[in-house]
Amino acid sequence: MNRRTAIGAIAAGFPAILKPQNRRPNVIFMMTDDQRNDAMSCAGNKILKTPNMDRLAAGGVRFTEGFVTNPLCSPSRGTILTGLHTHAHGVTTNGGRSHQLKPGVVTYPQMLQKAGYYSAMVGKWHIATLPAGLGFDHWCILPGQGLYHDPQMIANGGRIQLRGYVDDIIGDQALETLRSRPKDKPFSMICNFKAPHRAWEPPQRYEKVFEDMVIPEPPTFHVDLSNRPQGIRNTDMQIADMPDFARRGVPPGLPKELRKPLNYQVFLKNYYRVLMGVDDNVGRVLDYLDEERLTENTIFIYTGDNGFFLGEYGMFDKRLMYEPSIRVPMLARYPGGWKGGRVDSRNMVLNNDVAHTILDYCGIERPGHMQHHGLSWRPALDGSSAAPLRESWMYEYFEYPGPHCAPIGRGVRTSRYKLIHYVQQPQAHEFFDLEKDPEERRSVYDDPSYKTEVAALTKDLERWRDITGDDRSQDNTTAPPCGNRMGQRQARN
Ligand SMILES: [Ca+2]
Repeated sequence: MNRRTAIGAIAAGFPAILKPQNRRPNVIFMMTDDQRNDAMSCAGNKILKTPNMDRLAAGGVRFTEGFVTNPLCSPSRGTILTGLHTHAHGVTTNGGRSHQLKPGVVTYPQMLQKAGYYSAMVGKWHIATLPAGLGFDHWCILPGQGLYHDPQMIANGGRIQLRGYVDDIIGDQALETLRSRPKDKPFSMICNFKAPHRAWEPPQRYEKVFEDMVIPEPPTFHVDLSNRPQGIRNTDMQIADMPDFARRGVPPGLPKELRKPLNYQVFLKNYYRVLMGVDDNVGRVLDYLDEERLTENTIFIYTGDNGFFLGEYGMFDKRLMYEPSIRVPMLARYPGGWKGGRVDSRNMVLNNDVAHTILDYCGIERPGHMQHHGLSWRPALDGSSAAPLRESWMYEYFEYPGPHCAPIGRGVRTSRYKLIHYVQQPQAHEFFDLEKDPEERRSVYDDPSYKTEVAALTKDLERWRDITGDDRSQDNTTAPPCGNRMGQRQARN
């Protein structure tokens, strides 16, 4: 058979046997709510055990320098879908008009679907724009934040009632989606868990774990915010003042110095318990991939939608540009595509990059509007470049006035330095040397010995705002009073 005949035979329908590296990869993107970067045993957590996240890390690359560019739930979710900064895709807050994607914004599942992928979404969605029309052949999401027990879900537009614990149900939905998918196409599935978001209600099987343990407090637990800008001093994020739903079992009426450490113990234990439930369900999906011999050819990215304060400066929640809030887990496994068992501490990687990386590995050209907003991790994953992926990246935050009263801000971070600009009046800046001050105890913005570095990052922040088309309309406006104090608030955020 000559070459021409062989090609004709394949075109006529003979099965083409391709090597794995020539097949388009499947893609699973999995995300947990509010899981910060060190809330995994593979990241050094001494209390929480996450054998399945560890298994994923062992088979792939664990980035220690994983960040989100806007540490708030819905904005981060919009960024995952689009590969854009939040001001560009439109979901800048957790509610209201700015809780929707801008009309016409393109998602990476849309691009995969158009390229012939079977595309699905299960779990927590938490954007006002529903998944219909955004690139999914099948979707099954929690309405809003969803309920912990016996939740309803919205499946392809219709409500369904389910029985059980929420993240186990999301695990069920993920497995059912994989089992029932068309087998003649590559697939893309997003699977987002809920439970680590307040009010931290664990599955029954883990309700008693850690019961007799005293969890150590972080070194800055009792450091106050008195040397911080007004916008930070005005935040409403103190563990001592946690709402009742978060401090179950702590007697009411205790003075602050007694209730703060008790609240911390209750909160941390429940936060870790719910993550154990997530880990179980990560394992169920990993098992399925192994059983179906899909592991080798499936890109699997795992992350959180934002970091979380676990007692640093006495705080909980996220939003701010301080390290506990912006750092997230970032695991990437693809045995058919890159070498596993590695820890990458050199490259800063972002939630913005997820869509870029997936599209790159699936052989889909990224449209021009995505430029400057993120990049593909390929040079880091395949080791093709010795240079770091990026020198700096931009933070942004918009939800003020709002829950927790965190100020509107922008910032830029390099591997060593961080500049934060609180853009409303009274404007303020902070600048940290993370090498000398990793806990961000003292801003050196006004320290003359940092004049050159402050000027360089100030210029770089303006550059980022320009090239990504950031809106400056809120700059220098006067911050209104923030009346949405914690005690009056519901568990929305
Ligand atoms: Ca979140």
